[in-house]
Amino acid sequence: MNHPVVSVARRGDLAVVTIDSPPVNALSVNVRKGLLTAFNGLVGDAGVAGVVLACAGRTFVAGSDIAEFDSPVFDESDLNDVCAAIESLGKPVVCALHGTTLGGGLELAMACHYRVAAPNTRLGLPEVTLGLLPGAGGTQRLPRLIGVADALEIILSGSPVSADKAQRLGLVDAIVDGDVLDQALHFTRALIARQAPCRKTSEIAIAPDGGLTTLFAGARQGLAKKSRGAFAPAKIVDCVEAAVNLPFAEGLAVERRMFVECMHSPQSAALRHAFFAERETGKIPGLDKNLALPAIGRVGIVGAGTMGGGIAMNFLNAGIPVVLLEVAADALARGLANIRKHYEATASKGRMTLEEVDQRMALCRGSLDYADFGDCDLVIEAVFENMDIKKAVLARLGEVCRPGAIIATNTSSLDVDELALASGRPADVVGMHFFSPANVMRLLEVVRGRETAPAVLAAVLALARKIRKVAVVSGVCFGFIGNRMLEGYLRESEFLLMEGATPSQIDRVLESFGMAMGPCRMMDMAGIDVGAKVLGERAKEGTLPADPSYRMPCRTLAELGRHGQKTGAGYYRYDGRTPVHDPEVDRIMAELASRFGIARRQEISDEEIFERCFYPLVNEGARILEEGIAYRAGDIDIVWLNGYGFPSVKGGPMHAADVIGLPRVVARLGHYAEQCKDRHDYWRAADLLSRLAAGGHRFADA
Ligand code: T1G
Repeated sequence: MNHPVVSVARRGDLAVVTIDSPPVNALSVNVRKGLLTAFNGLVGDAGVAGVVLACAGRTFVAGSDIAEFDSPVFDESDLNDVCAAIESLGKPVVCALHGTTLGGGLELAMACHYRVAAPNTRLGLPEVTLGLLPGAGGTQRLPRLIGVADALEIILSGSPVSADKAQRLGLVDAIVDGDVLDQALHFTRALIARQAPCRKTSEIAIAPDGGLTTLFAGARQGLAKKSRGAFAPAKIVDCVEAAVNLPFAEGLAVERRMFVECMHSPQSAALRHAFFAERETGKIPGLDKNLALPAIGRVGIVGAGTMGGGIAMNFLNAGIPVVLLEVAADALARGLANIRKHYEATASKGRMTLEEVDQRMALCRGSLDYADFGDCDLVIEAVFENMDIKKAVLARLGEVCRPGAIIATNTSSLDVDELALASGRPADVVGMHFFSPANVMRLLEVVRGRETAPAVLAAVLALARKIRKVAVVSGVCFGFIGNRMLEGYLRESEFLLMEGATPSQIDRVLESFGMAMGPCRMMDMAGIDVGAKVLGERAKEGTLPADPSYRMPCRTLAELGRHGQKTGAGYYRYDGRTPVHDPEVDRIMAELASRFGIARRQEISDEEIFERCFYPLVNEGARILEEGIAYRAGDIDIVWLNGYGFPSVKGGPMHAADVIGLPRVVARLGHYAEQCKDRHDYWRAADLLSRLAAGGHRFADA
């Protein structure tokens, strides 16, 4: 039998209203209805002198039910009505907080008259991260409780605060050890004993302060610089300003109107898509959720270079001991010194103590001997991106790693199945493609080999969560998900350069779309030589298109020693780290165009630049889906949002294509096939894309 999501129990002359709606007590319509019934039932109950509102499970309410926003039930039993019923009860209502009290959960708590919290409680209003704003009085009650400036900061940042800070701000009345419900009951009895008032947050006056005009102006200027076109933050400032200038009820009406505007915005739809897509990535079809997973208590890493060192830091940060192996003592010393240098730099910014630096370094043991991997549960190779070198390393690991240990390769493009076979124990092998800088980038592509054992895959996914990575499972193909899609994006950006566009025009177009960095700046930062080496490897394997002009800008600049920022020149010339247009690049591109018979144009529109870079990326994503390399379109979105600087307010390339409309994508692919006289099949629409477009479907429906 279904248990009630809201129940009322009596504890003497007190009532306890308990929400029990796993996993996070989200305020679904049933919870809201249950709360309304509970509090309306308590109004006339003379036997009840006070009320405690609490939650069962691991956390107090973590917010409204995000899944309901696009459903008709969203307006039923409005959360504002629940808050009003609580606030106007006429007897003390105390909220017992624990876990992550977020969004609508904090708004519910602020409608209570008092709040007590367990020590590890975190409280926040993260709505802005979903392209929303607090829609149940948060922008009106928080300023009344803690002051305008602190409220504005908390709502605009979307970041939670600790119970300690909440108490200092006046958001929490007491931090209580032991059972938070018992302590809340005790707190309520003390309130009644001293005839404490029912402190209605909505009736707290906001002290007039001439500085507020400056505060709001400063907040708006700050948003103009850093909100990167986000819709909700400016509305948040307007709502908090309404809390200052209007009576509560009118301010609430302003908030409601602006909340609905945000909720209907494409940005919020994109951000809510990404929220759920990120949580879907860990759900692997056919993988038994109750699989017994091998514990990973010690990790070995082969290679103490930039990648190996960055990878090591992920585990050290999670308190997992690391054995870091190099082939030569000086390389090992350099690698260990680099890790320490990173931590000391963090400590110099006050983000960790020198004692913590030593603690982390103590977890990292250097080694020159593969035998030291004998007690590791996972060993990751991060050696030079060359098949022969990696095969030799995998073979050694296959010999030295204990039975049951997992062997992972950090390759960014090589065939994981071939590497797995080289180990002699392919069921133990998986790809773990970290993105540079490996200790910073959240994305981890987990490459499932043909023979990778399910328990190995599940263990690596669980480990990814532990080291705070967003893991997306990819099948085996060139470039897995992200880099494979990047190829078409870079191919077209380079053709456009040969046809007469400039690096700054191309980058401006993609950066105004929202990419953190356009393709030319990105290649200059990543290293043009790195890209050229991969192209060289593919040329040797014969896997490049039979098109002599394919990616020639990248290969030519690399040959000329123009590797990007690190050599002071690439697609741009660098004045320090500032990219400057370099006419020499225009000359190089014109020369390549002449060599390959590519027509130059004076004018290339921004729209053409955007479409020729973006649509091939989407088209390749469709192929990745239809080949089963990625399980879901949302997985592909998460790769691009977390590994390639795709704008979060666009939700990822596949979501963005759904918003544009797949029929239009297919039509434009056909247009460029005509315009570019597509002799190498670059513009052929993927079958899945054509099918979805023809059927009026979206990638989200695939
Ligand atoms: N609504 C619906 N489902 C939610 C949810 C929510 N608010 N929060 C979590 N889930 C699901 C999630 O999809 C997953 O489902 C499971 O719970 C565990 O989540 C009116 C409008 C609370 C810190 O933005 O930040 O209130 O995959 O894997 O890592 O003003 O969940 O198991 O099926 O993330 O321990 C504001 C969002 C909403 C908080 C826990 N609140 N949630 O993290 O578990 S808008 C938020 C989180 C709002 C009001 C406004 C995290 C967490 P499944 P999880 P976790």
